[in-house]
Amino acid sequence: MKALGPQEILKTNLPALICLLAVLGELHAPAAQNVEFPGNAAAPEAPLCLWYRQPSAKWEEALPLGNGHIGAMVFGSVPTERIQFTEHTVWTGQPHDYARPGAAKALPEMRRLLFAGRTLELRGLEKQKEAARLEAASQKQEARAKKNEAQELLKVARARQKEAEDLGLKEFMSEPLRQKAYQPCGDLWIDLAGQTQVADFRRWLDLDTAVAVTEYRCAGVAFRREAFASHPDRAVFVRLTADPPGKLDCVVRLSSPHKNSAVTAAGDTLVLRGEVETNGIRFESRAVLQVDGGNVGAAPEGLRVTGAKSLVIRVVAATNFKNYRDLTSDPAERCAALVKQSAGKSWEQLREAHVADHQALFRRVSLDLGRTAAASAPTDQRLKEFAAGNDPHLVALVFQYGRYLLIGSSRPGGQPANLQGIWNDKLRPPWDSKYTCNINTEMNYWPAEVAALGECHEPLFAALAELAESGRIVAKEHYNARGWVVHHNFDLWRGAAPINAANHGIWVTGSGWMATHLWEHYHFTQDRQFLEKTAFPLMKEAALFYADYLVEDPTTHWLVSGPSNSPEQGGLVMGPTMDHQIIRCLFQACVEVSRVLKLNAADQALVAKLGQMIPRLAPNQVGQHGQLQEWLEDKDDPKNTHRHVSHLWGVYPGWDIPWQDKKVFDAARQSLLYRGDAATGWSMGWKVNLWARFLDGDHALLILRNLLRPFGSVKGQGGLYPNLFDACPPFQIDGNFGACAGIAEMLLQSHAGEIHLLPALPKAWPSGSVKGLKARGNFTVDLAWKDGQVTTYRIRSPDPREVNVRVNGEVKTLRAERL
Ligand code: FUC
Repeated sequence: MKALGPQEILKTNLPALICLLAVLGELHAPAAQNVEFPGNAAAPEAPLCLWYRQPSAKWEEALPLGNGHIGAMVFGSVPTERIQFTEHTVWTGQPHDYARPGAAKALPEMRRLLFAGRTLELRGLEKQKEAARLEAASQKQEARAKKNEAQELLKVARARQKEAEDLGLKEFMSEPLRQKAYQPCGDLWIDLAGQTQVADFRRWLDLDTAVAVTEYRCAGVAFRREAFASHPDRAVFVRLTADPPGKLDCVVRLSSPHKNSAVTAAGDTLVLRGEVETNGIRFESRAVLQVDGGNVGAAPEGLRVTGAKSLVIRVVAATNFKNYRDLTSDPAERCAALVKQSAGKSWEQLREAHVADHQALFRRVSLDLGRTAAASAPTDQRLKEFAAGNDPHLVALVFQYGRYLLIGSSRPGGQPANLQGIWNDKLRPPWDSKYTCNINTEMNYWPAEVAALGECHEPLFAALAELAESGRIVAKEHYNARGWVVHHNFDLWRGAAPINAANHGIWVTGSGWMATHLWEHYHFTQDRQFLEKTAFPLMKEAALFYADYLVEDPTTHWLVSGPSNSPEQGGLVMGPTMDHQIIRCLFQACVEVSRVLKLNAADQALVAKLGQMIPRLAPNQVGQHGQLQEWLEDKDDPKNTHRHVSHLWGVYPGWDIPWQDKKVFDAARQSLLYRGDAATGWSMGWKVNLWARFLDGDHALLILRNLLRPFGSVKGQGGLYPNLFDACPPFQIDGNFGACAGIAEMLLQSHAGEIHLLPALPKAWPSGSVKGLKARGNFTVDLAWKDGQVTTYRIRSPDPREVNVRVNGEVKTLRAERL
C-alpha cells in the first residue's frame, strides 16, 4: 500500500476512512475473551514487580508505561493484546485567553458584601455562644431567644455571601466557564487468533527496568511479549517472540476513539491520523513492524505477520502542538523523525538505552521494610490481604511505584503530570484529567524532591513560566493587580481564571502554592542558578500579586485574602486560613532568597515590603473545640469529615506550623482527628503525610492500610485498583504520589531546621533500611534501623558542611560526607 500524505488522507479520503474506521471499531472491540487461565505461574524473579496470573479485564488492571511524552497501558490480554496509548499534548480546545476583560469592576462589591456578611456572622456566632452559656445555666427561655437571634443574623450573613457568589458567577469568572480536557490518542491491537487454550499465564511490570512482560504457553509454544516506553528514543517498543521459533502469526492494528481519525497501512507501517476538533490538536501515530523470520503483509484490518520468530513494533506519536499559544508543528514530520531516530537500532540497543535511562533515576532510592512470604503472591491478592496480613514489602512497592509513575509521567520537555498522570482512555475523563491545583497537581509533585527525582519536577516549572504569562493577564483583568495568579485549575492552554462556580472557583492561591514548589526545589538542591534564573523571577511575581491583592480586615486589622475559599467548602469568604499560610510561606521564601542572591534595588524593595507584610497577615488561630480554625471566624464543625484538609497546609506540605510551634501544632492535630481517617484516595495520601508530620507513625500506617486495599471494599471510600492506581474514586494519580511522599516523610523529615531520622516509624516496621532519600540543603541520606532505633546512618552532600541531625531522640551536629 502506498503511503498518503497527511493532508491527502484527511481531505480526500476522510469520509470513507471514517466509515471504514467505524466498521473497524466494531472489529476492534476485544474479541470475547473466552480463554481460561489455568496454572500456577510463579512470581517473577525481580523483587519490585506488579504481577498477575490473568490478563486485564479492565483498564484499571492494565500496566502503565510512560516516557513523559507517551503513556501506554498494557493489557496483557489473550488472544488479542491491547496497548492503549496517550500523547501528552492531545487535548480538546485550542490556544485561548480565558481572562475576562474588566472583571475587576466586580471586586470591590464582592468584598463589601463578604465583609458585611462577616460582621453579621461574627455577631451571630457571639449570640450562639451566649445561647450556649444560658442553656448551661438552665435559662432555657433566654437561651432559645438568643438562638433565634443568632440564626437570624447567620441567615442574613449567608444571604450576603450568596449575593457575592452570584455577582462572582455573573461578572467575575473565566471565559468560557470551563476548561479543556486531556484526551486518549489511540490503541494498538495484536490479534493472535486461535489462542484459546492457554497455560502458565503471567504478566508483570518490573519497576526497576520499566518493562512490562506477558508470558504464557499455547499449543506447545511459549509466547512472550515485552513492552517499554523509552525516554531516550521517545517511543513505545513492543516485542513478541514464540518458542519454538517461526510460530508467531498475528494481525496488528491501530485505532483511535476520536471520530475524525483514520488509519492507513503502507509497507511495514500503520499510520493513524486524526484531529480532536477543528482548529485544534491534530495528531499522528505510527506503528512500524519489523520481523525476524516470517513475513509482514497487508491484511484488510491492518498488517498480517506470519511464521515469524519475533516481531518488534515501534510506536511513535506526535501532534501539531508547539506551545500553548502555537499549533504549527507538523505531526507527520515529527513522527517521521521519531521513527528515524530508532530505525537503525536493535531491540537490545533500544532496551539497554531505556533501562539505563530509567535506572539512572529509579535506582537512586532503595527501601527495605522487610519481606515476608506474602510478597510472593500476585499483586491483586496482596492488596486484598494487606490489611489483615503482614506484608510490609507492599508498602515499599507502593512507594517505588509512586516514583516509577512520576518518572513515567513527568519528564523535562513534556507536560506536567495531570490528574491521571499521563494515562487516559476516555474522551470525557473525570474532571477533564486536567490540572486541579487546590491540591491534586501539587500532590503529584510531593515525592519529587524527597524521593530524589528533582528533574521530574521540571515540567511543572515550565508550566509555571507559562502560567505566569496567562496569570498576569488574569491578575490585571480580575484584580487590577500586578504579578500573576492561578485559580483552582489550569489546562494545556494555561487557563488561569476562576472556573466552574464562584463558591470554589474563586480561590487565589493556586499560583502561590505552586510557587512554593520552586523554592522547595532550590531548598533541596541548593541550585543557585535555578533560584536566580527560574525560581525567584516567578516567586517574586506570584508574591507581588498578593502584595497588591491583600486587604485589611476592618474587624481585626489583619491583612486577609479574599474573595477566596477554603477549597471546596464553606463558600466564598474573606480570609480562609490556608491562603494566609501559603502567602506567609511564599513571602518568607522571598525574604530567604534575599539572603542567598544579590538582588537589584527594585527586588530588594519588594522583598522588604513583603517582610513588613508578614506580621500583619492573619495568624493561625486556635478555636473553641481546640481545633485550628479553617476560617477567620471560630465556626468549624468538629463533625465535618470533608476530604479537603486545607487549613492543615501549614503542617504539610507547608512549613508554617512546625512541631516546635506547640500550641498551633496541637490544634492542627486536633483538627485532623476531627476530620477522621476515612477518605477519598488523595485525601488519604495527604493524611499519611500529615500524620508523619505529627510524628505519629502508627496513625500514618493506619491511613496507609485504609488506602492499600482493593477499591470498592469499603463503601464511599478510596483505595487502589488492581494495577495499584489510586481510586479517588475514580482513578486519580495524586493518591499514588501522596502515598509515596508520605512513606518518605515517615522515614525522613527536614523542614524544621534539622534532618530528622525516623520521625514517624510505625511499630509494625521494627527494622529496615532506606538509601538515597533527599533532605533540604542538598543532603543524601542513608539509614538502617533495628528494634525501632537507628543503627547506622550516612549523610552526604556535594558541599560537605555541618548539619543538625535528630537521631534516636538526640540532636547531633555533624559534618556531612562528600558525595
Ligand atoms: C478536587 C477534589 C475532588 C477531585 C477533584 C479532581 O476538586 O475535591 O475530590 O479530586 O479535585
